[in-house]
Amino acid sequence: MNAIIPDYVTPDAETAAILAKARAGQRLTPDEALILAVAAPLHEWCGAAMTARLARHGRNAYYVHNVHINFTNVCVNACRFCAFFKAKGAAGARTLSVADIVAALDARGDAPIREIHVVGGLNPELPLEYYLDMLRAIGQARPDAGIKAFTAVEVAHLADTRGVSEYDILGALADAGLMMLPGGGAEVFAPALREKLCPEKISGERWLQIHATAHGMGLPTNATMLFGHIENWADRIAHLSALRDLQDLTGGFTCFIPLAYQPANNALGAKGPDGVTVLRLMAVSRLFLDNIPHLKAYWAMLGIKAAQMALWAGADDFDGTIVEERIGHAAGADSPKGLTLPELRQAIEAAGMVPVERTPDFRPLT
Ligand code: V47
Repeated sequence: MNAIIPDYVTPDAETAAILAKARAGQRLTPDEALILAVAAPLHEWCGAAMTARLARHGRNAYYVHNVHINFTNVCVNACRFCAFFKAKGAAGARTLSVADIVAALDARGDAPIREIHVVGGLNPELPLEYYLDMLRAIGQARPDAGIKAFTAVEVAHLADTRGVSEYDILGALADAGLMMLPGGGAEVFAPALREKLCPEKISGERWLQIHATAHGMGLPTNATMLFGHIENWADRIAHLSALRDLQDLTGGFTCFIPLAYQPANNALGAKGPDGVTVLRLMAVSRLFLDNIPHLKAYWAMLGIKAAQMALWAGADDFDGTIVEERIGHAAGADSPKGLTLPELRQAIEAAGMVPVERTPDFRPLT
């Protein structure tokens, strides 16, 4: 039996030495992180991540009163893992007008929303002016909220269709009210995997370069990694390593979000991560990404129960109310589509953490 199932309970000498380094808060090399991620006993590994989390954030678990708006599901990229996109004219294809978006926000009444999270497909029929009008209209409708909008993939699409630089696009979006970029579109950076997962999408290099440009302009951004499909631990560590290297240069990433792959209704057909992989990845993210302040347990993709456990493996953020999550749910996520503020706080408290409301860029409100 031991020949098949590795002994995850007693670390060997090499693993024990790297664990001691992690516990002492020393920077791990990619090779060391890989060894720990696959070989360290889970309780030791999560314990080290928990120590790092407590040192940075105590028992705080941040959350945000937010709304997700997906303004179009029409997309020319056809990523194999995505169940959200539709081809132009296909059944279920939908694009919101700016007036629709304002109406959806008005429908929330006087709820004190702090974050509007806006992402959509690459719909070639939407000009840059639509994006700028949308930002201005959201800003007018919700002056107290910050707008976190448009992935690097959308920024590249706008730059390419408009024939201008990404710097120009980001500048125009910022002038119209953009506060920060969300972390989507990173998937897994390894080119060979991208070829299988999302061959039409921008490269990992371009994704990183757009975030670097945003950071240089003073726009903070988040970062994601889609995990639990066809990637392995070496791919995951290489992805984290690219993020850490950029963060050493710019300091512009606010939060890292491991996105648990949801397997239904798409062309990829892989399985999705198990619970132990979720905990191992959370722990390695907290310990390896020593320069990115926040780590999100994104309940919409993880499910509430795994997200609560992730708070004990290094995560310090629980995202927000969301109201209607569409991307994960199109692919079969069995979490709720949204949570009320009391439900969100209760989930955090039941996990033994202290809920702290925050802004999109993680300024605490309570
Ligand atoms: O980029 C697509 C992913 C992302 C699937 O920055 C899938 O605060 C799982 O980036 N299974 C969009 N994931 C979501 C995202 C995000 C969410 C919440 C907060 C923030 C933030 C960012 O969703 C896409 C893609 O990587 N995705 N299909 C799927 N089947």
